[in-house]
Amino acid sequence: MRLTPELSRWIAEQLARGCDPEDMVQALVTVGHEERFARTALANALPDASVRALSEEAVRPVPEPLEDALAGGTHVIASLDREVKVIARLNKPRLLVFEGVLSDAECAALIEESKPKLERSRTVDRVSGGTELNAARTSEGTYFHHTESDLLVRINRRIAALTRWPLENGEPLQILHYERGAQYEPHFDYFDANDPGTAKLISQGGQRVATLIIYLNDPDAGGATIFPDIGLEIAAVRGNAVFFSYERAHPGTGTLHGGTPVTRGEKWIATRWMRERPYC
Ligand code: PD2
Ligand code: ZN
Repeated sequence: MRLTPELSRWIAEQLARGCDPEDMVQALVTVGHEERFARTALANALPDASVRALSEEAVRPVPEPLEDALAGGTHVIASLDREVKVIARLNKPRLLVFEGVLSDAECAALIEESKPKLERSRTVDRVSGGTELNAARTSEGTYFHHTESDLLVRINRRIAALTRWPLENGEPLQILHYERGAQYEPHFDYFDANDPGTAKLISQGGQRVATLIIYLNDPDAGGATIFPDIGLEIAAVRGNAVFFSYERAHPGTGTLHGGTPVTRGEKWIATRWMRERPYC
């Protein structure tokens, strides 16, 4: 495909009107252009940091647990020592819901081992690249090193087998506890290219490319994981998990997500954020 003068003019006009470049990519795809062509044309038209995030160069490899595992119509992924079922699947964003990632005993053990170490959860400080307390995230939590116990070694190896992503690219497994009323307001897990703190945050391991959230108990009410941009809500069910990946650091991935307030009971999860490169 060729960038015609008419198309160049259209791109320049839309950008001047303040259109979102990602919406423009989608518009170009809708009228028959290839996505790669649309992204390159836009990236060339406005080569600042936010638009660079659109370019093909910015498209990162992401974990693809489905590629070979689900060939032939099976919905089961052999994951080290367990067969994990895929009970829902979406292509945009790339998202899978798994059943039976952890046994009841493993969920209970993770909860018990984390209880003595819980601290109020923090979020990334987008300016300094450090962390801060934030009213948007009202859980408490803790981390486990990859090899902290036999249990952690087994679970981490299983997660790597399930997601087809190297364990060393994973941040430490985080356990989160939400009391009644606690929530995690909608956010993106990747780091925004426009934030001053991002350079520091990606200096170790590069960008985040995927998230796995494993539910360790069943809250009595509330506590679902929501994806507001695609109208999806996933119930927290013990042992199940939601996995989603984002090939670029851009809202156009559709991966805005949050944890709704727990309205009865409590909620426990284990979260793994995955990086492009080795993190540890
Ligand atoms: O607890 C959740 O459902 C949740 C929601 C949004 C967890 C995360 N984000 C996360 O760990 O990134
Ligand atoms: Zn998140």
